[in-house]
Amino acid sequence: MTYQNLLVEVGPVSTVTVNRPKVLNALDDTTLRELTDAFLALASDPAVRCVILTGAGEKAFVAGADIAAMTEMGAEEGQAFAERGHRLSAVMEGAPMPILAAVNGFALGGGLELALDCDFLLASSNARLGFPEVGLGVIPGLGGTQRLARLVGVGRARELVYTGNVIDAAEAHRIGLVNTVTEPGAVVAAARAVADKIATGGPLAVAAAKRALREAADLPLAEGLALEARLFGGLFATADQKEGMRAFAQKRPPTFQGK
Ligand code: CO8
Repeated sequence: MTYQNLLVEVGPVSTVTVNRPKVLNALDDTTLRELTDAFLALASDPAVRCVILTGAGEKAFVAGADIAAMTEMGAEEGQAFAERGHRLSAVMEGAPMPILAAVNGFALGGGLELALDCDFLLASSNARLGFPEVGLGVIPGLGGTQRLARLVGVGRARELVYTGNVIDAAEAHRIGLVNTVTEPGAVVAAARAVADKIATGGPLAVAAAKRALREAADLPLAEGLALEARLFGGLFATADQKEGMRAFAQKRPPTFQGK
């Protein structure tokens, strides 16, 4: 796979790197389209067990949507741009494998929203995260008002969105926005270690777990539990479940086929 604004390495643990370092990896229309295409391709490859998303260079994960590209947009174009972003979010959230955000620097505006489309975030200690949009006369448009509140609670989300405050990795960790903080330069390696562990699990089980956890955010508890029971039951019709439990009994590591 070759792209203008992305570097993509495909393997059981794949890596997608937003590669526009001169503009701190800002998201323009081409980058949104390419990210959508890349995640669609990775999602349809059963050999891919986990994906790491990061930004090129030392300074930024993604410093936001491309301000130069947005400046002269009208209302319809603005909405269409946001909707293109939402299509990307749907592809990332609907992909069977987990996607980890390795936040290696600035994750601002649409960049933080892109990270929030991932399953969870790891950050290097030099990362800076926030939603500066109100200072530009707009609001987060790639799901930030919705997903930040679901992850860290509505009070903290309101404060971050209304003030535009940019927080450091330690504060992001304290409020539960990022799971892990690493030394500078070590975040992709840390994400890879987590991804390697995820890749040892049964892929159908991991996919079912992703679905249960993602859809739970939108469901009343009783419906979420019913969904969990259906997904749990469905896994007993898979060869992987038999393999996983027999391997346990036989005191050997399982060999999962994704079937
Ligand atoms: N868009 C376009 N270019 C950018 C962006 C951006 N978001 N961020 C940085 N750049 C460019 C700069 O213009 C600069 O270019 P040049 O060298 O040609 O002047 C280059 O990257 C390097 O940046 P700086 O010189 O500014 O670097 P500093 O270290 O001085 O500052 C900052 C780093 C603090 C990150 C600073 O660049 C900054 O504030 N950037 C903007 C951050 C921001 O406001 N982001 C939010 C944008 S709005 C948004 O994301 C809305 C999301 C809606 C999504 C809708 C659906 C997709």
